[in-house]
Amino acid sequence: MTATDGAIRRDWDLSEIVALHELPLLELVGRANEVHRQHHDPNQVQKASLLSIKTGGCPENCAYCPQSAHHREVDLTRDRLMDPARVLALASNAKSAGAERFCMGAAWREVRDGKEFDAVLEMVAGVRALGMEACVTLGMLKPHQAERLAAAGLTAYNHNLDTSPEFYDKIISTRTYGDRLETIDTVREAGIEVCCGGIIGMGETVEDRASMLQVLARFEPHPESVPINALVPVAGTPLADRAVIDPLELVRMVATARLVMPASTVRLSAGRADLNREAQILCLVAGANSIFYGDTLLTTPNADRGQDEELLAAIDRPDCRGKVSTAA
Ligand code: SAM
Ligand code: DTB
Ligand code: SF4
Repeated sequence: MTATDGAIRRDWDLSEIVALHELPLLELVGRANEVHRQHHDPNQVQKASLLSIKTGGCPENCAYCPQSAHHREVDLTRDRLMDPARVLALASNAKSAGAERFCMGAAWREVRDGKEFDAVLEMVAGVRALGMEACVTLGMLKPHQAERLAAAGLTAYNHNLDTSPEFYDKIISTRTYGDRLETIDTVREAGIEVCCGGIIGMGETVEDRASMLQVLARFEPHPESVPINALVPVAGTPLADRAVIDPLELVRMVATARLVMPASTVRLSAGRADLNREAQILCLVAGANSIFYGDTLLTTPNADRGQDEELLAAIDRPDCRGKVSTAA
């Protein structure tokens, strides 16, 4: 049986990861929780806030994404890059509401030098000046751009692998897995933390999920942050008719990510709005230690802030027992 002693390893076999993923659920969650507790405070859940700073009209054709210009039937209002002052006002509100990290997403294929990138640098510096961690996801990046982001104080860059190398071309054809890996390398070279994860529920197999985790676990060092998203099927995208996954699939994926990358922050990301309170707590027991906090993700609804406050209070405070409304 595969060892799960909490050691940091980069040499996981695919079969080992699949075997972990397929353990009896209680065994899997128990092991993941044990490893989680070796590396993290089990009572800490980081709250990150998300903002779409430039929405829609993206030239890439990611099948899951409502922001792709290829999916013309999606009901989405495009928006040009937001003004830094407005972004910083929203970051400040998020901080007051308890968020420790502010993540800004732009529907770009890649970063281009010029006024818009300068504005993003101003946003990054401003978020850092508020005393928050700053993360951006802007698409592909060149080394000199990564260096400018690092100089502006960027904490982390989000660039997801999304799925396995084997399944990738069923989901995206306008860029390659290699392009993704190259950008992640560029981010790492500039000394910025890597936030890299993926999506489940797009029609991939358990082997695909394990294969993506294997690629992530081969990074040296492991990504500091690993977002695990469940597909949010959006009308007008090619994946609109995919059924929402069973919450226990998400629990298994979170637990397996925790076991193969013991020290990383595992973020319970998109799809949380479809989980009830207990399923979310099971994900936290299984090793998730961050949530996106706020009423919207980038363009789709998130679990709402009131319910999240109740959820976090219920975890923290015994006096909240019995006073919590159940989400979803
Ligand atoms: N354009 C940049 C990029 O692709 O890296 C940044 C923005 S993109 C929206 C960030 C991530 O959101 C994607 O990599 C994907 O993992 C996630 N995402 C987008 N649409 C989603 C959906 N419908 N359900 C779940 N995750 C989604
Ligand atoms: C990540 O992995 N998930 C977040 C964040 N990184 C940028 C984005 C989720 C987006 C879900 C679809 C939407 O709201 O547009
Ligand atoms: Fe564009 Fe990113 Fe959406 Fe793909 S996931 S279409 S790159 S915004």
